[in-house]
Amino acid sequence: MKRSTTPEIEVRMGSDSDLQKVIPAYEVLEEFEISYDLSSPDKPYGGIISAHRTPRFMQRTACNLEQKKFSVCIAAAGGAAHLPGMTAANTPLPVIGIPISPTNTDGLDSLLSIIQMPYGIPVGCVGIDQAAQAALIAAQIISLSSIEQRAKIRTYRNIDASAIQPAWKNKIGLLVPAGIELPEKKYSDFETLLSRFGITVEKKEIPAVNDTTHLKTVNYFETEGVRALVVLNDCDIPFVAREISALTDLPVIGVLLSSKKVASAPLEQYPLARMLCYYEGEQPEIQPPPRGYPVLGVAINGLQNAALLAARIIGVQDTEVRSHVKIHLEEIAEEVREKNVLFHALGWNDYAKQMKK
Ligand code: AIR
Repeated sequence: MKRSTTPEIEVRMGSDSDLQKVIPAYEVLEEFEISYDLSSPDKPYGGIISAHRTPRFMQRTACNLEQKKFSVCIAAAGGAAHLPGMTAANTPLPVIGIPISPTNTDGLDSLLSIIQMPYGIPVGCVGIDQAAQAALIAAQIISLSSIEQRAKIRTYRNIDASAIQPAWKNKIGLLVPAGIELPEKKYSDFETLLSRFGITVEKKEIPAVNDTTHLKTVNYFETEGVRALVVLNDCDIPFVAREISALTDLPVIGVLLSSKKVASAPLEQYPLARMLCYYEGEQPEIQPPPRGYPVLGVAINGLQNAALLAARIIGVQDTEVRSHVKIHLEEIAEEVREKNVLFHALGWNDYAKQMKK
């Protein structure tokens, strides 16, 4: 481990029973010589921290991550996996969740626990047990302004490392594959939310199936200096985010849009799982982990949280954006408190009636 008094990444996991699955994350961080955790005996950061069994410790350390100068938190948990979400609720830093598959389920419970966050508190979720992908994307986030580090990551991931532009603009790219409909209102809400953080967005339509346009679009956004890409997917086309991610070291956020209820399905067919995981026999041209396609997934239709996650990612380098993230977190809390005051003033019956109006 690279020791440092100001490590960049914190890696926390809900139990030591998660450790075997988390090891690839440590290995990737070591590969890139990125320092992580703080191992002072009285005030450790990272390691085994349970949202349920050590709630106060979890909260205190999450609240202090920023002050301790961490840039990104990786949080792994299984089952009722609340660690990533509760950590994200207590820090303005980007939190990457790793759903761990418990011994008695296929891990969809952990995935959904982590990914289906409410508006306001984004967590970027990788595929089930995809710890290496979590570390890769964390490395990508903290390396956005370092050409040297970006070249190292791109070489590792077999992406052309010859001409890298610094990613420096408070701007993101939105990629809309053909066949996926993005209602105008949803787009304008997304744009408006980002503008509150001083972030602009440029939208580009791309073919659903990988062709040279994908690479051209990615290269365009890299040259533009954007610091993240948001890629839309739907239940029929859930793999575009991964395909885009295979072409770039820019952090890729995947959003699955669906106008219908997403029905339960075997894991390999569950759209969110397909958006994030590699399955044997599927899309064989895409490299499987660890070098492949780190994607940060957000909830179904979670375009707003994708914007908030992008703001947190840009906030790693830009302190002004970070302060907007903190203000926004306060506003979200205030809105709930105001609702509760009204709830008690009206009583549940009248409150429910005025909600229907
Ligand atoms: N866990 C621990 N505290 C809260 C939760 N949800 C998770 C761990 C682990 C699973 O519960 O992340 O994946 C089982 O933990 P254990 O310690 O019983 O093996």
